[in-house]
Amino acid sequence: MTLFEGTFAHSDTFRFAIVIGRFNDMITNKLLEGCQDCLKRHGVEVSGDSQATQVDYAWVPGCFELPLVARQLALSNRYDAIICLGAVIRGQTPHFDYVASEVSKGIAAVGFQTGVPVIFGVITADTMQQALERAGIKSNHGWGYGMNALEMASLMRQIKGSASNNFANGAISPAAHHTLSASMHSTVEASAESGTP
Ligand code: INI
Repeated sequence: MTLFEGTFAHSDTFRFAIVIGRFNDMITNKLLEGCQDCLKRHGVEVSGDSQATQVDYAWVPGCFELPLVARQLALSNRYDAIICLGAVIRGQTPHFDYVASEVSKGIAAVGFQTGVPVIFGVITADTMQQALERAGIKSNHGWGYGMNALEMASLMRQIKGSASNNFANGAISPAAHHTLSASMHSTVEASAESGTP
């Protein structure tokens, strides 16, 4: 039996990208601070000179643009995980439901399509007060999103490491693995299209 479980050690080898929405930046800046604090206190170099830093940043106008930019970053193959930070507040917009629905679907799709973990760090709140509470007044959800990224980066490395060990042992060839991944991918897409789970 193999148990795959992410840890929070050895974070100094990971690379992350954080994509942040400018809309409601009073909230998203606080989420970013919480997230950076978490990564930093787990040994990740979050800023500094370009050689040492392990985190890149991209600012987008609002949540709606998060998936597109996350996808582009994921396709670069440079990152162990992408963290998307945003805030959608119901009381402020008649199109809350559109923005919230598109960003959640979009972010999930990027993870599926690219195989890179994408953390859904989007606060959906009914009021600004609620959003503020989640961005630092009571607790800062940005910290949790940092933890999620560390865990997923570690977990995916373990799974990928185990897959390459299987190649080395002859248990499964890279070609067979490729075919298997492709068929799993098309199953996921077919289910999504037909609406069946
Ligand atoms: N973007 C957000 O990130 N949060 C919101 O609450 C929001 N509201 O209220 O509309 C919002 N809108 C902008 C949207 O994300 C796009 O940036 C914009 O529509 C341009 O495509």
